[in-house]
Parts: sequence; structure tokens; C-alpha cells
Amino acid sequence: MDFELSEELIAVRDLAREFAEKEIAPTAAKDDKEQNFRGDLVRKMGDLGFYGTMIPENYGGNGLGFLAMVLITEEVARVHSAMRVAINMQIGPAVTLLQFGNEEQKQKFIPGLVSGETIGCFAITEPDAGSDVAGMRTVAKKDGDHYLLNGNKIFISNAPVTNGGLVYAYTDRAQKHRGMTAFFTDWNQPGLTRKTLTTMGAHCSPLGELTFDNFRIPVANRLGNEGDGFKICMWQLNQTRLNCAAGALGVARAAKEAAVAYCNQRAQFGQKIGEFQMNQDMIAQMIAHEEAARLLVYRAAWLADQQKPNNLETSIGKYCAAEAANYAADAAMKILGAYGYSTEFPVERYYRDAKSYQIVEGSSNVQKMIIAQDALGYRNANR
Ligand code: GRA
Repeated sequence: MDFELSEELIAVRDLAREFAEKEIAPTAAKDDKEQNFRGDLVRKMGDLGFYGTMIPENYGGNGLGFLAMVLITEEVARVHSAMRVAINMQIGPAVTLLQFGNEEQKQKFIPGLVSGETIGCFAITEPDAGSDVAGMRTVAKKDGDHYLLNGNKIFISNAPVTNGGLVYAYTDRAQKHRGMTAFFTDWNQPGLTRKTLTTMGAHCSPLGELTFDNFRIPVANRLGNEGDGFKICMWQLNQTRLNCAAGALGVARAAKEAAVAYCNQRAQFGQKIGEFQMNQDMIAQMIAHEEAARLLVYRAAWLADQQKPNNLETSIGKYCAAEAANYAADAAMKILGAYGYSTEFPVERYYRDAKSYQIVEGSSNVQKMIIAQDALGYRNANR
């Protein structure tokens, strides 16, 4: 067992930290307030190779691996969690194409996602199908050399701005989850209506609804065969879940750093507030939860880099990291009091952004269900 990061990984982490502090931090509060989509920063992250760590060089990537992705993502999320979502929207479709696409699809679509020229997304969730992916209703009906897509996707990150992403739909509803099919599509076609939605956090990650009315997707854009979609979706979620887990680590760390700094600076009742044991209790718990979650998330990434199954470990890591981020943001708010609650300071943003990690990419309850069902023998998460 080796807990040291290689020199290469340290350099990648430091590059991401420097980028986040120099380029993202100065406008993070403003971007959050104004709900700005920072396409310029999305491109810059592409130029730095942040989306290419799991992609080989022949498709524009750098092949640094899953742990590199986790390190980059944590640094970006520590400074502004919403910018972490942008990373996931690029890597999700790119790695899924790498795993399930044919050679032509890989060459055509992956480089644009890796560079950030294509603003990616993945469209799974529907008004009546969130945790229950198989409950989706969107259908894709074959019409010559195209499919006609009809249905409605909701809470899709990047929906207002994406120009290329994954969409999952039923080609045969009678087959239940075995009748689902995956596609990669250019969204700038007739038959698509986009609506922007707002949420309490992740403000500069544009979110929305996609409504399809005979939206045409070429048969050549289908990933794998008809009916492969559910398993492709589960595979994709396992990769993108890891990115969310890393993002939660970043928020946990940011909240802890704010709380520690404030404890050392603020005095009440004639002493530094860090001297109060109730604050020390919260600082200790923040650190213990965050460090434990980090080891779990790094382990899940390390397993992926060894080409070993890691679905169970990813669920455990994502669950613990999401809870650690929420504990830390809540505790930081208590320690900073009105300065935490004030919109003039970043802790309330950490609090709002932390909440998303208990919901996205499989809620904390879905992760617990996967973990418990695996232990009880109802499912084999690492099949
Ligand atoms: O029986 P079978 O041979 O057909 O196979 C079953 C099973 O073995 C079948 O699927 C297979 N399967 C898998 N195969 C490969 C299940 N899991 C996997 C896997 N990981 N890899 C049916 O399985 P099942 O367990 O009976 O399915 P289910 O009960 O219908 O659902 C399972 C589950 C609840 C885990 C699934 O629906 C799920 O993961 N739900 C959570 C949905 C989710 O994570 N949504 C995220 C939406 S996107 C998003 O949040 C964007 C955030 C953006 C950001 O912030 O970055």
C-alpha cells in the first residue's frame, strides 16, 4: 500500500490549484450571484488538459488517469463547486464514448469534449424518473437512418448551453430496462426546446429542461446496440459519480479552511473562539470526516486506474464525501455565525453547493441502498 502521490500527480494537482486560485477564485462570488456561465474558463480548463485525464492521446487526452481527474476536480471545487460540474459534463460523455463508442464515433466526438469546444452534457433524469432511471419515458423510434426522439429531460446540467451530449431513451419500452438505448447527439437540431431552471446552489452551472418533439438523431450516433442503454447509463454514472465525490471533498475542504481561519482570528468573551471546546469538536469532526472520505474517494479512483471494479467503492466514497461536505458547511456556518450566513462571505455558498452532493449522481439514499444491498447479497455492485 502506498499513500504517496507520484511527482506527476502532485504537479497536476498543483497546476489545478494554481488555476483555480488565479482564474476561478477572483470572480467566484460574482459568478455565483450573477449565475454566469463561464464558457471562457471551460475552454481554459480544456486547454490545460483537465478533461483528458481518462482519455488516451490519440483522442486528444493525456491518459493521466482517474486519480488525476479526482485531484483536479477537488481543487476546482474547493474554489467554486459549480465549475466542477463543468468538468463532469465534459468527461462523462467522453469516457462513455471511449468505452462504448465505435472508432468513428470516438474520433468524431471525443476530441471536442476534451478540448471544451463541445460543451457536453448527459441527459438521464426526467420529471417522473430521478432515482429510478428505468422509469424514464422518453422514446426513440427508428425512422429510416434516424431515430425520432420524443419526451422530456429535466434538471440537466448544461442544458441551456450544450452543443453535444449523451441522451438515454427507450427504443422498446416493453423490454423494461433492457429496452433502453444510448445516443450521443449534436443538440443544434430542430425538435428541441430548452428551458433554463434555477436551483439554490451550483449557480454558474446552467441547468435546464430539454423537450424533444420528433428530434432527429442519426442511427450512426447510437452507442452500442439497441437495449444496451441501461447498462451504459449505470457504467457512466459510476464514472461521473466519482467526479461528484471529488467535488464534495473540495467543498468540505473549503468550509473547513474557512472555519479554521475564523477560529484563529475571531475573539469573543476575551479569547479566540478556537479555544472553545464546542468549536474544537466541530473542527475535529470536519477534519476526520473529510480525511476519511478522501481516502475512500482516492481508493475508488486508484481501483479504476488499476482497471479493477470500483462501483461499490465509488458509492461508499460518494456517500461519505457528500456527507462530509454537508457536515463541514453546516459546522462552518455555526462557527462563523452571521458572517457565515451573510451573502458577503463564501460560507453560505459552500452551504448551498454542499447540498447538491446529497442529491446529484445518485442521492445519498441511493448510495446507501447500493452499499447495503451489496452487503446483504441482494445485488453485486461490482459485477
Ligand atoms: O438483470 P440484468 O441483467 O438486466 O441487470 C441488472 C443489473 O445487473 C439491471 O442493470 C444491471 N446493473 C448494472 N450493470 C452494470 C445495475 N447496476 C449496474 C452497474 N452499476 N453496472 C437492472 O439492475 P437493477 O439494480 O435492478 O436496477 P434498478 O433497481 O432499476 O436501479 C438501480 C439504481 C437505483 C442503482 C439506478 O437506477 C441508479 O443508479 N439510480 C440513481 C440515478 C442517478 O444516479 N441519477 C443521476 C442523474 S445525472 C446527475 O445527477 C447529474 C449531476 C451532474 C453533476 O453535478 O455533476
